[in-house]
Amino acid sequence: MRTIESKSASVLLIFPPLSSKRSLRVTTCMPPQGVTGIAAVLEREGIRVRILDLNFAQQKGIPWRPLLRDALSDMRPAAVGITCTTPAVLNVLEIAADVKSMCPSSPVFAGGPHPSALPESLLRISRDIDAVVCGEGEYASLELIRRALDHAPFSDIPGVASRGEGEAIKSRPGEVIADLDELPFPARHLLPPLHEYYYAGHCYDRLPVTSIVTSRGCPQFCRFCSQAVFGHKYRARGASSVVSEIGYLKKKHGVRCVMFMDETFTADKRRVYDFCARMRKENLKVTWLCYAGINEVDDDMLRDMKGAGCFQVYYGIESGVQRLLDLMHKKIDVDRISAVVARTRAAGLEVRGQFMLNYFNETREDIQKTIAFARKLKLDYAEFSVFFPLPGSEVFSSLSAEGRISFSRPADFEVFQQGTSLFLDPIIVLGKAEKTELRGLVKKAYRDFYLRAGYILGRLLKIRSVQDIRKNLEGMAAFTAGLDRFYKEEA
Ligand code: B12
Ligand code: SF4
Repeated sequence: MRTIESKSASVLLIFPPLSSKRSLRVTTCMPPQGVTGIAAVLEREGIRVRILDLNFAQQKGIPWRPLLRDALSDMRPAAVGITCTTPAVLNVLEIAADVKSMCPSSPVFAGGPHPSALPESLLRISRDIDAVVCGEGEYASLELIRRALDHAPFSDIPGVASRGEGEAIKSRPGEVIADLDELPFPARHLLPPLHEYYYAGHCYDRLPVTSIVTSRGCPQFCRFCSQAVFGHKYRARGASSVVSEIGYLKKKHGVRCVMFMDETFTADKRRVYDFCARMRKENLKVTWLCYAGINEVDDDMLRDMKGAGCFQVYYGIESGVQRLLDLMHKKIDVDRISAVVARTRAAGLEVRGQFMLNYFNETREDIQKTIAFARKLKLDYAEFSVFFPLPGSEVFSSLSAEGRISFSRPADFEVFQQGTSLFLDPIIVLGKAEKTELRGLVKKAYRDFYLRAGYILGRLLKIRSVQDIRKNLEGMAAFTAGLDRFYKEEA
């Protein structure tokens, strides 16, 4: 691979605020993995890179626009890249406009789940964005920057959509990165100190904690899920690379707990066993949690994970109603969910479950059933949210083909400006409950799950350290702040 000639080229990569408001601490603010991964590849090629994590700034209460403007006038970057999820689109548009007004000759490109799903649409919405990457960003960004430095067109870069004579042009799809071990570790040195990010209390068992990604692509085809970036071909880093990144995080940042953000950590059984064996051998004494598939785990695997430092497993359960699980193409059944959750607990692991309300034709009774199911499972933590169709998902494609939903004008994105992901208003009502009822039903779900004497007593009995007390108090404060917010908004 040829290296960049201009060693002094400087690129600014931006992770935007995820909404217009600070989130409650009920959600987490973690280091962005997309821009840090891209930065690491650019640095390897001799390109100078700076990252602005404006989401972090926003969560710290620091106004982000002055930060952005200072960075732009300071750097005059050769190119600017921005991560773009659907909830962040309005902020991305503002950022791109600021870049173009202050540095009109710097090309602006965006990547991430939203442009990967709707590339032409984003280019139509904003004249300030010159090109978007559909899919993985590491090599496409490198090529975009090479072209930017040479003032060459972007139009034929695989996986890139750009603006031609007025119209958006999409090139052929880029290839997925087959061997993830060829990528360097994320350039975390370009971020604020890791310990300044925060994670909700149920996401760690001790501090400092950080997040890490070890695989891409999900082999499942749930109809509501957006797989526009990584697709369905599961690719995973080797166990030795993962363990050495954990070792590095421990040595360099004192990390004692890691959260695997892979969509599923357990898709490749052999890799899980290999990883656990290496964690035991290295004896890093770092604990971890991961998302796992209900159909992927078994008793042996769960025991092995526990022995290798795992303390919590997170399952996407979604519903307690078989009819809805089938409609979602979840390919799991309620009996198996109950059995797997019980086995996970029996292996000594905490269990967290994720649920959604407002799926197609879901009735109020279905919602009650889901809440009751979550309680019956004796989960340690449950998360409930109102379902909304995400660009990149099958549900979104079919609803938009029917003309029932669209993300084609800036106003379409306003619903995401509410400050926290858990209590978003529904974008479209798919179930039988009224739009105005849904927020109340989410609130009820949280209340019914967490405000039970048995649950609270159970949590108190699990307290082993001062940190546990702190975590529980933080969780309670975040939870009541969340509910208070509801009450105020409803008043
Ligand atoms: C971690 C995570 C979060 C964290 C975000 C923290 C953070 N700082 O990153 C938290 C927990 C806060 C979060 C919240 C939410 N999330 Co989230 N989250 C994820 C998750 C699991 C991992 C992200 C990650 O790190 N991936 C690994 C990195 C390497 O991938 P990446 O970021 O996509 O980056 C690659 C490409 O996108 C591209 N790229 C990225 N940035 C850039 C920039 C440039 C310039 C270029 C060229 C390319 C590029 O290149 C990168 C490397 O190949 C993804 C699922 C997934 N597997 O990606 C969902 C995901 C991003 N989340 C999603 C959603 C929907 C949400 C929520 C709305 C969920 C909810 N119902 O509450 C909220 C949003 C909150 C809000 N108000 O905005 C969707 C987004 C779909 C969409 N159309 O936007 C995803 C894709 C899940 C899914 N499959 O549906 N999330
Ligand atoms: S919801 Fe989970 S299991 Fe289903 S496709 Fe998405 S990441 Fe995969």
